[in-house]
Amino acid sequence: MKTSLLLAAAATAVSAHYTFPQMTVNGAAVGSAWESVRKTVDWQDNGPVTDVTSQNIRCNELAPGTASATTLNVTAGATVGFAANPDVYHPGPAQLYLAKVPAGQTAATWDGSGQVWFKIYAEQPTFGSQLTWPSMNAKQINIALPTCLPSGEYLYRVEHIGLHVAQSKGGAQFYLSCGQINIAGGGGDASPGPKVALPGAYSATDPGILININYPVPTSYTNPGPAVFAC
Ligand SMILES: *[C@@H]1O[C@H](CO)[C@@H](O)[C@H](O)[C@H]1NC(C)=O
Ligand SMILES: [Cu+2]
Repeated sequence: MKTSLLLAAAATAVSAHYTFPQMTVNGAAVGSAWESVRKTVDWQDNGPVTDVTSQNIRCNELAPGTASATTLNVTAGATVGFAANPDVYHPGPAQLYLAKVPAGQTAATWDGSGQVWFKIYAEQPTFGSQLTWPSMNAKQINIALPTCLPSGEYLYRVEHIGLHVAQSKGGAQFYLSCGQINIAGGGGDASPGPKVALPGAYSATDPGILININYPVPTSYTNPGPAVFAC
């Protein structure tokens, strides 16, 4: 009796968390879990990253440098993103970042270090008696890739920030992973930015990270990280 209660409690805790193990193109999941997405530390327990200054805030990789994921071919303008497993559960913003793989490196092996990450999507809530986020209960986080991006290989990072207990420092929960993509048919001439490093872009006291979303209910929300790049 006692054991089954404990198991039920543990199952509930796990189901409240989620990962982004699979890429999507135009609304359909592609391949299998962790095929084009680097396997994360939390691939089994779905647990969040809570230290925004740790190396894990970049891609939360289980085995950095092992090049076990394959790179997915996509076209500029296609809607590309990530499938959640299970669905997004907590209130908070989804954000998407890209980093172009430098010459001489590949998406399969590059570590994503340096001031290289730019943001292409950041969710705002609607405001009312509570904050309502577009990603609540979402099965996918995706966006049409900006058509002006230079063609080539990129790391593509999804992040969903659970803000349900973010009123204390270290309480915000970052669910994230990095996919590997090769964009064809890009505009070629854009220099997307502003660019940030991860870790580096976030501080535990950023107003979008250390925030009480329950009381008093905020009337504005400042997404952490850089401004969103648009063509
Ligand atoms: C992806 O596209 C490149 C050419 O840009 C091609 O060489 C490669 O075989 C493609 N990969 C897959 C898995 O289709
Ligand atoms: Cu959770």
